[in-house]
Amino acid sequence: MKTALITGITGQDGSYLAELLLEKGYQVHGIKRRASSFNTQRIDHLYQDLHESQVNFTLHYGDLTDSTNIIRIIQEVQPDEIYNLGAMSHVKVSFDSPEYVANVDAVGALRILEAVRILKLEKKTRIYQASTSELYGGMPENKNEKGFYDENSPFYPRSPYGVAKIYGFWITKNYREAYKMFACNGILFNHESPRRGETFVTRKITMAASAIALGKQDCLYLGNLDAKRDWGHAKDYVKAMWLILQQDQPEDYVIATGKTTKVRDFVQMAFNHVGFSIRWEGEGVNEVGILDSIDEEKYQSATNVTLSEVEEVDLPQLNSTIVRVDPRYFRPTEVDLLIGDPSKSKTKLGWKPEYDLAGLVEDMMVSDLRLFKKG
Ligand code: NDP
Ligand code: GDR
Repeated sequence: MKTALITGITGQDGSYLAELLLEKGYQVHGIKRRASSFNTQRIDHLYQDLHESQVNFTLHYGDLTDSTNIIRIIQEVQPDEIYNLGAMSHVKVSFDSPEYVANVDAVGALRILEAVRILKLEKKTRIYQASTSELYGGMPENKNEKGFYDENSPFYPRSPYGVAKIYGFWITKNYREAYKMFACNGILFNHESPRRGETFVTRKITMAASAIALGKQDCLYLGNLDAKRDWGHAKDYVKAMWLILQQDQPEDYVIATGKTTKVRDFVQMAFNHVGFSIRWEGEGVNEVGILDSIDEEKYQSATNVTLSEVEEVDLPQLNSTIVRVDPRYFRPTEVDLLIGDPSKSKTKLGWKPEYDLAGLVEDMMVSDLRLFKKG
């Protein structure tokens, strides 16, 4: 039985990866931070009764800013695989706490690599580093000849988060070359799910579209509607993380869908799920999304709100504004467009995503509608 250690296990990816590894028969250990309130909602279903003889899921208190505890946990667990997913992962927030982000996202990666070296586990322990498409910064001139970012495209990070993650990328590569460690970067493009943090744009949109459809919110406020992202499903992307560590040679891989979509179009797709059609008017900060029509059949089948109940739901009126731009959500420097080339991961890893964007939106909308119906 293999043993894996996951940092960031309480996050979106950590929770799906833990499920995947448990299914594969791994002993799974995770590092969680001490918080003043519970932060384990995404993994609570994985807990077993500690008194049962076979406990294959263990959590340790720890923090990527504390090397003493990283070394102690790795020594105790003796992992075959470490997945370093822990990070302050919000790009906009990284402008507000750049030094902290450097400590966690950059030096945190170093602490993991050094701990493995100090404990002389270089031959035993394989390391996955959660690198990101934010490294590319969306610079148009750096795309390959096919118009995508791939493993050879130059980096140009555009946020303290991206800059910290570029250190994580290079230190991982350096330890692989310097100490012959099996240390790999997955350069993952945006991936979302019903477990996505509520302030990332996709989840913010699916939650608001659900709440508005059920009469529990009036308007959705967003920043840059023109930003384009290559969005996949987190469930597919954690499979790629595992595959990267199962190869004969340690290498870096781009994980992406190869398609890109505007934030504005994601908004339209989410509202379409409940039968709402949006008309866009105005420009820049004055742009608004107006409720143009409602497909009643679609609305009912998505929300389970019957025609007789519609009266009770405080639905927005036709022609009312349900999306507005709030410049508070703009970033000092923006990544305008990301699109990844997954050719290498498809051929070498045999990785193939199951979800397309429509499937992702549907999964998130079904889950958020259920959440708001439960209240
Ligand atoms: P989340 O924000 O959902 O999860 C981040 C995790 O890191 C949480 O478990 C969080 O703990 C933990 N964490 C934060 N700070 C620390 C710290 N100081 N010490 C230890 N743990 C810490 O991110 P995702 O699951 O979406 O992403 C996983 C990783 O992949 C991150 O490194 C992210 O930067 C990277 N990535 C994500 C992409 C995406 O589209 N999702 C794309 C490319 C890369 P807590 O719950 O206590 O806050
Ligand atoms: P991103 O994801 O910055 O790509 O980083 P996010 O969902 O935050 O933003 C995507 C794009 O949407 C625009 N946007 C908004 N973003 C947020 N959060 N809130 C808004 O109201 C809003 N309106 C428009 C943003 O400007 C941006 O262009 C994510 C994180 O998971 C990183 O950790 C990861 O490394 C990258 O994806 C790949």
